[in-house]
Amino acid sequence: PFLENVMLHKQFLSGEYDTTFIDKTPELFVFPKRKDRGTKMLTYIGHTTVNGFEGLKKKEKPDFDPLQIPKVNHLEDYPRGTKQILEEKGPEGLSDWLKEQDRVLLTDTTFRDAHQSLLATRIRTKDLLQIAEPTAKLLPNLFSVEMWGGATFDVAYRFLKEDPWDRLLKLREKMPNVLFQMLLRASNAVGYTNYPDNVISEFVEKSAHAGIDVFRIFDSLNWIEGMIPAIEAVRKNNKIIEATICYTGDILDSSRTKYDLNYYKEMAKELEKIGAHIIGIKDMAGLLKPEAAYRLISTLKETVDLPIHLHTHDTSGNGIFTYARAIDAGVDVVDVAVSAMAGHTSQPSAQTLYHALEGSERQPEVNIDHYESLSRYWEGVRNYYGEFESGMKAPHTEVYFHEMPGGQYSNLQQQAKAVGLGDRWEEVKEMFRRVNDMFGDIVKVTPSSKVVGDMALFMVQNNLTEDDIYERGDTIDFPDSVIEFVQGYIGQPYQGFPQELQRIILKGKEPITVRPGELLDPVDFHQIKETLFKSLHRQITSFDAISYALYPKVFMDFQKFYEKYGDMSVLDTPTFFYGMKLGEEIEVEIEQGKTLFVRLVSISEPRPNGTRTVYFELNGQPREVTVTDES
Ligand code: 3PY
Ligand code: ZN
Repeated sequence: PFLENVMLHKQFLSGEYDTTFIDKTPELFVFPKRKDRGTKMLTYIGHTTVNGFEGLKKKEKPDFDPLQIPKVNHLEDYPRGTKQILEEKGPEGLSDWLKEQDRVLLTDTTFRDAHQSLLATRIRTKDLLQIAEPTAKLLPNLFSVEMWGGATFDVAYRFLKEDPWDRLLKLREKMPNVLFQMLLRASNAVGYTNYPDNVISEFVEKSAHAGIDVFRIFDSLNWIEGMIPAIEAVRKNNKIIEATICYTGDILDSSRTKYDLNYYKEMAKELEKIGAHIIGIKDMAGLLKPEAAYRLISTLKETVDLPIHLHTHDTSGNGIFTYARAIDAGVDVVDVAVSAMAGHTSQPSAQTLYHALEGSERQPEVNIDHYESLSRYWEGVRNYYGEFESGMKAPHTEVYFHEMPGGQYSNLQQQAKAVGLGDRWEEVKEMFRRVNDMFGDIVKVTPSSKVVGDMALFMVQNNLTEDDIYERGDTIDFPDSVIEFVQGYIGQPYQGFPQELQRIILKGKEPITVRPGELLDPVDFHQIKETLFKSLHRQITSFDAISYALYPKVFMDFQKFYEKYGDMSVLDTPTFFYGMKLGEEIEVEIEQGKTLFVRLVSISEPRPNGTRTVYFELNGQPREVTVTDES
């Protein structure tokens, strides 16, 4: 279906995509005989029913309440939104329009950061797609919907077995009126390492074609030079450059002088000079205290003539207070999530902010009842993903000490458990802060935050103190990510690397000081398409090629899954994670207007070779599949 979607997509048909490869290679249109989709699907359901979902504890499918999808009129046109303003006025015009607004505008992150931060990025396309049209029709006054980028790209392939481009194209169709926003890790794109410059420009171009309007571009060390290729690519595609400053430390703490108000002011000026349309402030850990927000935003408003867009995480519980002060200071847009998906490591709640601003002239113009009805949907969906909850139950003010980004906390905790440090988690957090200080107090966000996390785990695991590192570091083999970091492969930190530590870790290796992307050979996309065609025997799209360039193994593993089971993004989420219960019947719409009815009849005992037969009815006809019981 992804392939068909792309081929039927209006931009594809109009030739806006790069189709020269297809034109020159007509053999690509010879497709192998289509396998039976029904059998593949039953094999997946049988396998998941018998063995559970990879990485999840196997259990019987729980009973979930039916989802409450707000009703909207499909025949009615979509109300006009910011997407139309961009189309009419272009990115500069949109930036000017934004400055003219009196009320604060909202970016809704429910489709991206909220579930990245609460549920390990596990929300599936199906659950986004069925609420997409209601969201676009009920909240047409949003500034944007953040729905792509960050971790969503690789998690879609790796864990959810679905194509992130497919998600973007399908959502775009259902939400034609509101700007689509993505998080782009500058030269790290949507990965954890620097890519060659041509990968960045190709990725931005394809993302723009597929539907992204606002690119929030940040560098994990606030190194502007690392942001240039991404910024240039967005400009070339006539989309919105939200050039972003990561907020770290505490401007209210006079003992921490490295990242003071002046640091942020200078960076904003620089970003304005290189052509930003919006200045983003990315408070990825939720460290921006209310009074700091007031001072920061007031100063930036005086410094640059651009709209300011603020992003925070509610980890400490202070999110709404921080936004209220930022709004007093004139911030133009803030990031919120629908209440059922807000709070804690996620963004502050949209509805809470709305009520908090009652009586204020800057209260956002959204329909609160609509927000509530969308929230009821998300309450239901969130239950599907209970296994991925981090377990954080209360505001976590300790974040002001360890400074871990919202999305990293539960991840690092899992990593610690995996290496047997579950009961030393307190030490790991403590060490995270110590490593930050050893590194010279750096900006910590993907991927620099991962380096700090890797080093902290490494030190706790090997019972190493800071003194040990300096005294006998010459004999220690450091984690690869740490070596690459001090070598300069994810960029240059503000005020440079601590030289003594860099020397100890590098052991004679030469560090680089230029942009890593400059040194890397460009990727040959033509070559990738040929290679992929040879192994996959199907038409290779530009989307496939860029995904392969970013994540070769993850992409190929997904192809193997797809060949074996087909497009499982069509299954409802409980079935996708838990399979079926005996006697249960489900409906699966495998394409528009084509629905399969599946009933699980029985499962045989395992044979000596470990296989079981799973008996189904497919559209009333008996069908069986054989699966291996892996228990
Ligand atoms: C990401 O890079 O995915 C982030 O959300 C960083 O905060
Ligand atoms: Zn975030």
